[in-house]
Amino acid sequence: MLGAVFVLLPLVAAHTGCGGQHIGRRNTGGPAIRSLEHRQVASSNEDPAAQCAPYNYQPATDLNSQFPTIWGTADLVSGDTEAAALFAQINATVNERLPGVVPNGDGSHSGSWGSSFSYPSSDPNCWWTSTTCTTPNSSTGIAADLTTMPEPETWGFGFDDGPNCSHNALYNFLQENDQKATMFYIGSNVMDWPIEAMRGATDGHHICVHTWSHQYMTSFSNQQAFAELYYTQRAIKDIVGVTPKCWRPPYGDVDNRIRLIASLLNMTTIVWDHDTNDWEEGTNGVTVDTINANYQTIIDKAKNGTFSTYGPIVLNHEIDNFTMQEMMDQYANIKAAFKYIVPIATGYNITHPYMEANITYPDFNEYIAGDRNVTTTSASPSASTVAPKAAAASNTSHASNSSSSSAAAASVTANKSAASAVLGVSLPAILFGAAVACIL
Ligand SMILES: *[C@@H]1O[C@H](CO)[C@@H](O)[C@H](O)[C@H]1NC(C)=O
Ligand SMILES: *[C@@H]1O[C@H](CO)[C@@H](O)[C@H](O)[C@H]1NC(C)=O
Ligand SMILES: *[C@@H]1O[C@H](CO)[C@@H](O)[C@H](O)[C@H]1NC(C)=O
Ligand SMILES: *[C@@H]1O[C@H](CO)[C@@H](O)[C@H](O)[C@H]1NC(C)=O
Ligand SMILES: *[C@@H]1O[C@H](CO)[C@@H](O)[C@H](O)[C@H]1NC(C)=O
Ligand SMILES: *[C@@H]1O[C@H](CO)[C@@H](O)[C@H](O)[C@H]1NC(C)=O
Ligand SMILES: *[C@@H]1O[C@H](CO)[C@@H](O)[C@H](O)[C@H]1NC(C)=O
Ligand SMILES: *[C@@H]1O[C@H](CO)[C@@H](O)[C@H](O)[C@H]1NC(C)=O
Ligand SMILES: *[C@@H]1O[C@H](CO)[C@@H](O)[C@H](O)[C@H]1NC(C)=O
Ligand SMILES: *[C@@H]1O[C@H](CO)[C@@H](O)[C@H](O)[C@H]1NC(C)=O
Ligand SMILES: *[C@@H]1O[C@H](CO)[C@@H](O)[C@H](O)[C@H]1NC(C)=O
Ligand SMILES: CC(=O)N[C@H]1CO[C@H](CO)[C@@H](O)[C@@H]1O
Repeated sequence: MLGAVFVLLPLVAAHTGCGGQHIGRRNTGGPAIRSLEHRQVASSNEDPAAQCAPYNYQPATDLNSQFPTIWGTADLVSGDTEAAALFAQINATVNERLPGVVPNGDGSHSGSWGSSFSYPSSDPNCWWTSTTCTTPNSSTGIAADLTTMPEPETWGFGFDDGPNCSHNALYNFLQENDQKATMFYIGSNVMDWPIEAMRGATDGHHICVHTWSHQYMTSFSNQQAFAELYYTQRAIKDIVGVTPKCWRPPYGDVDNRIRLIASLLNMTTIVWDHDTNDWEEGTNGVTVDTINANYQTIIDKAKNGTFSTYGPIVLNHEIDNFTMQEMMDQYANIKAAFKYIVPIATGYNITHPYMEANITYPDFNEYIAGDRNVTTTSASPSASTVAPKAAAASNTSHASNSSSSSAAAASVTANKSAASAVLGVSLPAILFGAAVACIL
């Protein structure tokens, strides 16, 4: 099927189908959603089935009507005048700077571009799926994608497609190793699994956008592409409390039009240069041996000097039990072969990865020196500066079993223990409570 489509294309997508087939959603046609009070899954519970029991987190459910249909193609939500106004502005800029650039394909968003569609081999739009182009012509003024790490012998560490409901084993493992990562979250997963999304930030990982519905971005109209990015950014803001300034295109499917829309939403495009293809396990007879070999190839390159002047950005996934377990199983080997394993932004000294300028991550030197925690500074330190999302998570009407449910005294401590009870994590790690400076 792809053969006809890519007749004019020198390179075929290396990443077709990645992950998509695994992606399911909370409670589809399933049992009635149970309330959070009955969710007693602590972070110590690493059983996938228990973690993936559906639950309802009311603050997220209350937001549903302000967002596109979960797992549907995103579009402007009717009545959302703020989004519409921002889009009108962005659309005008796109039309002015890239006149005549239209969506790729025949209207499908699944990577089958259609037999009537052709694209010039000169690659005028720097379309990754066609040529793996990552550097737009400088005449466009569009920034190049991040593809590698600037630091030698450094593994650029990130996970696509989260948050997955069953991620406790992985996140506990990362915590035990004081290892942070870049998490590319899908908006629909954030809405489906809000508590898991909060844990990502709470644990001090970098949260980036991985679109609303995980489809081929260059196939979308300007408006759909905007909505896929904008509503994911906003879901992360509303649920997790931060507005990411980074994103990764599903399947790597990006071109200048999509890069420009993302940049007008203040987001840097991050792709990768090495792929574990971990998602392939179990498909078409691909076994764990193949995936092990894929990791080993990257590890061997570290050993033979390939990364003496730069590091790889490696693609792997938080999709399911296998991909997460595989990374955990490979971690010691990676650590032995590479000097450093760091979140992608850290390699670039991006210390403010969110629009919220008061949230600061360590730079590369700080990180490798062991200073890995996120700090939140406050203009006027006071107890009330506990961040809104930690407070939301402390909603005692949901967390009925939290140790603080009777703590009428609205102290920071009460909110801390409430959040910790709900999130099932130890509190010093709470990002927004972060305000650690304020709390202590
Ligand atoms: C609270 O937790 C206790 C012990 O963990 C359990 O027996 C009880 O059913 C829980 N209450 C609710 C409302 O979930
Ligand atoms: C956005 O731009 C496209 C052309 O690229 C145009 O077809 C569409 O009508 C515009 N949308 C809005 C809402 O202005
Ligand atoms: C870059 O854009 C300029 C101006 O449109 C054009 O003349 C040039 O051929 C382009 N270069 C490449 C490598 O596409
Ligand atoms: C992008 O960042 C700039 C500078 O912080 C800000 O003024 C602007 O509002 C942001 N744009 C969007 C769409 O958030
Ligand atoms: C290192 O190994 C890779 C993968 O096996 C190979 O492509 C590359 O040429 C090797 N580089 C050196 C310097 O030996
Ligand atoms: C999350 O992981 C579980 C366990 O492997 C898997 O069954 C489920 O389909 C995954 N969920 C999503 C949304 O991919
Ligand atoms: C994978 O599933 C097994 C069996 O349920 C469980 O023990 C293990 O912790 C899971 N691993 C991950 C990474 O979730
Ligand atoms: C990050 O900061 C360190 C220390 O200032 C510097 O040595 C390094 O070159 C910087 N890296 C990048 C990619 O700017
Ligand atoms: C951080 O800045 C955001 C606005 O970007 C604000 O809402 C929040 O209250 C600030 N947090 C602290 C702890 O000051
Ligand atoms: C707490 O839950 C109630 C009832 O669902 C809801 O109305 C309220 O907005 C929630 N408050 C917070 C801070 O999440
Ligand atoms: C970072 O946070 C962890 C967990 O909260 C804490 O144990 C550790 O001491 C902190 N490290 C630094 C350098 O502040
Ligand atoms: C100090 C502080 O942030 N207190 C908050 C704790 O959480 C409740 C909601 O559960 C808020 O009402 C308090 O303002």
